[in-house]
Amino acid sequence: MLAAPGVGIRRVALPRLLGSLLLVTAAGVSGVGAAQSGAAADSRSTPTGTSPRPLGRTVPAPARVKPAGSPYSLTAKTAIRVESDSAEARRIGDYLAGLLRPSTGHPLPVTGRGADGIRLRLDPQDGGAGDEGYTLRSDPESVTLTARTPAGLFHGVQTLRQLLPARVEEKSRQKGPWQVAGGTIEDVPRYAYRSAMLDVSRHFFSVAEVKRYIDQLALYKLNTLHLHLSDDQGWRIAIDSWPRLATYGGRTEVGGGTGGHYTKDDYKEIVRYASSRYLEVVPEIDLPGHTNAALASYAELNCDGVAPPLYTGTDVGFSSLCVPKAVTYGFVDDVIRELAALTPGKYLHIGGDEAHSTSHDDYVTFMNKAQAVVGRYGKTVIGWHQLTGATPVAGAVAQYWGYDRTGAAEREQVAAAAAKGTKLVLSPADRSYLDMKYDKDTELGLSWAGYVSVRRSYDWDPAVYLDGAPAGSVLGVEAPLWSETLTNSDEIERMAFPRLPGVAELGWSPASTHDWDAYKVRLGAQGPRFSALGIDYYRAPEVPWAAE
Ligand code: NGO
Repeated sequence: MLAAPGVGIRRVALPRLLGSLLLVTAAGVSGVGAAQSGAAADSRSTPTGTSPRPLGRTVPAPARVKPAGSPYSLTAKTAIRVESDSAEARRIGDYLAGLLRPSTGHPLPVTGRGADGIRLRLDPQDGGAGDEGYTLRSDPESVTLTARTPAGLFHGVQTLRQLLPARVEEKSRQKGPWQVAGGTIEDVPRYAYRSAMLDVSRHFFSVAEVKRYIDQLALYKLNTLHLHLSDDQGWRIAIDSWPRLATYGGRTEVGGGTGGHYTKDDYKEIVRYASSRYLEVVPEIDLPGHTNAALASYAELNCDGVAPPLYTGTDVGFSSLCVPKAVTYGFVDDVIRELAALTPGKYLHIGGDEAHSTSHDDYVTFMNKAQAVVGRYGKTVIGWHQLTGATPVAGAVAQYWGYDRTGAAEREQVAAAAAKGTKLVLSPADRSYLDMKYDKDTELGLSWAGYVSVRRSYDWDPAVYLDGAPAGSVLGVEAPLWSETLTNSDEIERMAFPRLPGVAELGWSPASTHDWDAYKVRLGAQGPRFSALGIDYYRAPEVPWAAE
């Protein structure tokens, strides 16, 4: 697969009709679209500018925006008011203060109720905003965020962050003014599952590197981090009942580096940190293929009883667990049991892709047994879309990773499963794979699914993407980042930015806001923010980047 030649990009023009289905108010349209397309507005966010950035110039685009009235000014007198007894709301207040204090230099005390300042209101009766939605109201006296849940409040905080000048992200004191445009934003996500995947197997990433990525995902309102914890090149999570998986199977990586693995405490720390940013971690153990690291660690897992050497190349499809052997299921049970115990979230991913060294019958036998194990430990199973070639259990989720050359039969198999109730997470390789090169000159990354420009990664509609799959079967979207060619945060960020925010927007924003010409301006306005955050993003020429 990796050797497959890059294919030409078939431009699929997304019908603009969505853009004219004006579900937003007239004022909202001017907030999200028209008012933002003027490049001149960008100068307002420079240190010398005095006007606030237009309400709604955020990524993802909010569902409804109504600019009105004069702006709010954050000053030395501003307090962050947590208007709820919830410890979580208080923690979000502290988090916001932690973001704003270094650059503004203001004390921003986190206190209780009051009519002024930045007000964080948790209102369980506010049913309109759903599980993750929020309302933001800004006027000269206060900026008030209201949400039904802490997650909603947290997402609202991300919006507030983006309404302030980009230099608010700097770690050292910057010049004001710190204004938030007046008006109201009512926001709620389109999809419940908004994910990014990080492959920590091909190259290992430290806990600190994963946390850094988590913070970046949170800024764009993603709520899921899928960790690809095992593959041919490395097993990255300690399993007490099979210790050599990590201590031996984790000791190398692509290119022959020293690899590494997460202890259970490391992993718990990742899960804790993610949850403090309202992301759920979905752990993946890739089965029955992509298992060379496990097979190398325990000879008995091999049909011939002989352990292969560790592998540091980038081929796929050459390894398989031994489906007829009983020990295989003891192994699977132990691994899934221990992983489920580390997972407060709902989902557990069992891979299932590219099992080219497993016969079809064996594949079906194996995947059906493995799904049952996930259910036994109380989790909902996710598999790559090949799972639909076995018998997806009720409630199973299939993750579609096809591309423009995926055959009709394969697509139809996935669509048929979706029609029968299997939910879909969409991560089309030629759209949302962040490891695909942007173009022929991109140094990092792969190109087996073609080049994925910034526009291409944004310009598709999850609801109608897979022919024959009911729109209601789509649980959400994911942007996977495979790490054959990536070794550190810098390289992760070079590939993820600026494409990740676009996939995040597909997951969050209503279809009515979808419009490349408006999006590229909002994205361009993120450039200085990326820089302030130390993200060395790819300056894609198709995006009008705002002046730094
Ligand atoms: C494929 C393959 C992975 C590669 C990736 C590289 C899936 C689901 N299986 O995606 O093993 O790392 O492409 O882009």
